[in-house]
Amino acid sequence: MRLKESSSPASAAASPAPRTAAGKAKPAAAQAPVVAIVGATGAVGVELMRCLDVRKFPLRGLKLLASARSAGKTLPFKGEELVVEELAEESFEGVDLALFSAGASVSRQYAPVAVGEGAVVVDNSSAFRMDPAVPLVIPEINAGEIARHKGVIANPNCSAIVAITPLWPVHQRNRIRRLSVATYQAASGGGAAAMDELVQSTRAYIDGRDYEPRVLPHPYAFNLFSHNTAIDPETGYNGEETKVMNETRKIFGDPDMRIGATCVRVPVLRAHSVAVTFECERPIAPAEVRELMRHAPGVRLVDDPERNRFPMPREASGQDDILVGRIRRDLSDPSGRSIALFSAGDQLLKGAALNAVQIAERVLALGPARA
Ligand code: NAP
Ligand code: 2RA
Repeated sequence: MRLKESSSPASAAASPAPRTAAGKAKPAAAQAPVVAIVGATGAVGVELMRCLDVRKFPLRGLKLLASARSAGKTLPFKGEELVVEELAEESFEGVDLALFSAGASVSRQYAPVAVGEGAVVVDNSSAFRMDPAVPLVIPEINAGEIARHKGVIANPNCSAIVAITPLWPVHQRNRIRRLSVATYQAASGGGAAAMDELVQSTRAYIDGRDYEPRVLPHPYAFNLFSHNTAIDPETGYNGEETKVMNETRKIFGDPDMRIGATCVRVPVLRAHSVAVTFECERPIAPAEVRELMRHAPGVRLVDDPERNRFPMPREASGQDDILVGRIRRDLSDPSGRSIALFSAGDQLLKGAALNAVQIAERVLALGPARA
């Protein structure tokens, strides 16, 4: 089974759909796909496996791929130990769906190979996100984009997903014309090694031992710092901030939206938080936003001023939903058009693995293009 014919960038020619003995293409539901996870040993890769399992994603086979460092290791899946293979050009033979989470350079090199073998690629890296030919998808917002894929579908930046998934119902009702985002990003956003660095450096700090940072650029224990991506000298914004701003406009399909972002790494193990302020075209009340959040897909309202209980990364960890609260008027805007709120979301799940599997489920529902 091949899920969709492909022809381009992230895009070589697709293999023909397998034929039955009678020479007819197999019907969409006849065969579950063979899925490959590229970066299976990483923080996102492990969650991809869990999401496939928990969501009962139909599988004919699961191939785990990583670097040479991990070749031969095993990872548990549905009670079995699956062997990790080294990623190579031949890895995608017979693969229908490839979930990439091994960094942008790996995606740039191997996603076209996978597409050339006839697989559909859902890519967690930033490699293809801003390519106009590649859909950039948060299913709660723009699932319809998936159908126009040419072999690759991009998963957005995790901070962007946590920040904007809850805003979509607001934007639909009363266009958000200006958005300001400040992130509080967890160690898990830097991968498994950054999580380990947070734990080890905190332990060293408490024990009074020196700790030389290996993964992140600054001491992490009891500290926070500007996001570890490079600053664009022209704009003064770092790579993460630039992704949040550009990707939001693409996902919302609103190139004129005015957006500013400040992205910060905080000593939280898992789940990103975001302080958001937005200005709508018309006045909007906190109660109206609260009501929209109550019904927003992928969102859970946690907004209890009496108990001072609002979204927290520890409560968001392991949760599919993005938690939203602290919904209040932005008093710096007397026009009544602006709202401030605070969100926390597990960026390994909704910010990466879960979003990718949700996309894959929709790819599957589209069926083989040539059936
Ligand atoms: P990670 O924990 O560092 O894992 C990286 C994975 O990529 C590992 O499985 C690693 O294999 C594999 N890998 C590295 N170089 C490779 C190579 N040359 N060939 C094959 N495999 C290779 O990183 P992560 O946090 O899971 O992130 C992975 C990707 O997802 C990145 O593109 C990241 O930007 C994106 N992403 C991450 C998050 C997040 O919250 N962490 C959110 C959204 C998107 P070995 O174990 O063998 O080294
Ligand atoms: C971070 N956006 O938190 C990334 C995750 N890939 O740094």
